[in-house]
Amino acid sequence: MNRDAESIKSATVKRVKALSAPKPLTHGLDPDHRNREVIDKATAEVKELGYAIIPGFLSEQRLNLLRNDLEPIFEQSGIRNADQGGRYSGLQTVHVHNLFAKTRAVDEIAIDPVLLLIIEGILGSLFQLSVGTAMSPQPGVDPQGLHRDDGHYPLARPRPPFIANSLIALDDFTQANGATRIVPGSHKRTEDIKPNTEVIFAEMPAGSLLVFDGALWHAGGGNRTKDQRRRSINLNFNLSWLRQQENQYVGIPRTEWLKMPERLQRLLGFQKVNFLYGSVDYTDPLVYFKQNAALLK
Ligand SMILES: O=C(O)CCC(=O)C(=O)O
Repeated sequence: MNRDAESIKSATVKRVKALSAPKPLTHGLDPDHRNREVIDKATAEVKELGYAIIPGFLSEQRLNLLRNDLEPIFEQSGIRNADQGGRYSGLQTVHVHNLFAKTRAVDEIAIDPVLLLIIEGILGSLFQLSVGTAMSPQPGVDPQGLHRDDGHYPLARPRPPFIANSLIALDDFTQANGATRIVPGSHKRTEDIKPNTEVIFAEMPAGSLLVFDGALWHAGGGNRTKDQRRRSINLNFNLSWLRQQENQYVGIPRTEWLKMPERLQRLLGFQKVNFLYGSVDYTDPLVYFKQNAALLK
């Protein structure tokens, strides 16, 4: 081997060694005793029932700020006529996708320690955000059909959780305004459920967090009120070695990526997992991205 080849090889060996085991996304989060109890209880409920409701997840102040900051986002949501039958028919809400390209108001919520530690309790330490959405079923929208969120991964059941989903309520969720309909315990079922299966309504005060296993049968309810929106932020997480639902590397402009806290950048996909998955040229993707962003300035 000539000197050039040797130095290329030793640089490569150095980079491979630098791919040490990643720290979990939750590294350094240290909830107090009360929050630890909340996290453990919610995780146990999701495992047993498929879902958990955590009231008071948002303080009054945070709730009001979010409502205010997200108003321009909710103005982008709409209603479509989905009369092709099947799972979604009648009037349905158009969700606002690619949320982290459109606002920085949700950044701190998405990396809230209680939320992340519950998600870790469900999925284990290797997870990422699959898709971030703002939802606002308007008065008059019809109920969704019951479905599971993890149905797009075509692997046999039973299987470990692939997805953990969450809805953060910005309005009270009531049966009348379209609270999420849930079939408790259905995340453990291997077969499809019948459309008329009995449901419960995830009624909860504004500021609550609903978290559920992606295998749970559920659906948005119909909004039968005349004048009440049912706004929520929907943060859907999956295992970090699976494909994300939304392609955030393409969807989020470089300038927006660079404004985010590092934990959020990693949560949204700049992660290297299982040695080389997600890496670029043997380099941690976030290190690579920042080096290249600096070169482009
Ligand atoms: O809005 C909800 O309560 C649930 C929404 C949902 O399940 C969906 O849009 O797939």
